[in-house]
Amino acid sequence: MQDEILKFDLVEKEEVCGPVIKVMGVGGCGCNIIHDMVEAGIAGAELVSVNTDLKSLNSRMAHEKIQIGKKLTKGLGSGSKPEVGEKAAEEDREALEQQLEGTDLLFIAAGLGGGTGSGAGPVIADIARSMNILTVAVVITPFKREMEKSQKKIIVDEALKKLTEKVNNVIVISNDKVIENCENMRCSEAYREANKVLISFVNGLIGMVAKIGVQNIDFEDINTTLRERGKTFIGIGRAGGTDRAQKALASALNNPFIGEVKLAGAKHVLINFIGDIITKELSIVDELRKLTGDKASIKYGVVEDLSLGDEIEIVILVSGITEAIEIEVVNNAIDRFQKMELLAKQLVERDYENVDIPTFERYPN
Ligand SMILES: Nc1nc2c(ncn2[C@@H]2O[C@H](COP(=O)(O)OP(=O)(O)OP(=O)(O)O)[C@@H](O)[C@H]2O)c(=O)[nH]1
Ligand SMILES: [Mg+2]
Repeated sequence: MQDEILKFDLVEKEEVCGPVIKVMGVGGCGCNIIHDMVEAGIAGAELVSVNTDLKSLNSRMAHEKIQIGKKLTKGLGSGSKPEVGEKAAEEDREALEQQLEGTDLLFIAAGLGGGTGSGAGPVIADIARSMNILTVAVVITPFKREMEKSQKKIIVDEALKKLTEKVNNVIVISNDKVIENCENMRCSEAYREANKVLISFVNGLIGMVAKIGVQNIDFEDINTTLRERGKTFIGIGRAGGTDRAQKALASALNNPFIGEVKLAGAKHVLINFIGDIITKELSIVDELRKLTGDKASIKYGVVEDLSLGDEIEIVILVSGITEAIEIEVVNNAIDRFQKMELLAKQLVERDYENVDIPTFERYPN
């Protein structure tokens, strides 16, 4: 098996110290995501592609590649049959186990609705669980149009159910909103837009664990947060200029791809501040506490990154949320702005009644 893995044209990965993070892309969509991550120069994680389809494996970049189900599928894919994807992963269970050896945090990335991602994904989740690896599944659901009058909906539902049983967290991103909002985009471009959303979430989490900061969020914090029961939310916001910390927080909480998030009662909150951070900007942690209530444990990290210039980036991970969150890709700038305003208003009304000059009231109209 090792020889076969080495035959592929592999991209050099960066040496990292600290927790071992892997992103395993499974099936065609998973391999595309890994390829896009390599191309984007994502650092701090090992990027591994897994597929039954040899052509897809060969044509995409990755740090490591594993062809599964060679005997069963002859390298031709699983023909949209999850049972074939499942057997293919079982055929190479040992190679997958070896690849996951020593991993602390695993992301399983896949598009659901085909055979490999939907069938092999849950097997990989099962292996990770048996090895007690902290695992997050980040999955893309197909366009509704694709699911109509086809088996895809059943495949997607079953795969989601299996994954949810086995991993610590599942983040679902829907392809559908892309086509709603970018009707004139080429299909491959629309796919990439959804991939970008997924990658930004994964990258935000990798950054929390892997970037050495002035003040660190450590792996145990992530471990506790991601192992918490209930829903998890990841948000990323960037802003510059006046009140940039508040603006970045508002955009992280009100990500156009996610919609409104209610944090009241959440159990754990981790926030990473990235940029040339000024001490007083950290006070937005107190603002956040007003949203979550007193019971949440809130921890923050600071990573000095002067390359962001005037901008600041905030990555926020919240867990123990009881309310359902659906992540959808909305690629519409007007909508984005309106939602941002909506959240700002909501914050003012709910949480700033007794504060003299509410920060969000200083937002330009
Ligand atoms: N966003 C996005 N979605 C994709 C991409 N590729 C495929 N998809 C979606 O993911 C679903 C599953 O497709 P694949 O990942 O190609 O399927 P597979 O897991 O390789 O399954 P088989 O080819 O049947 O073995 C499709 O129905 C698409 O909706 C991609 O690069 N980006
Ligand atoms: Mg495929």
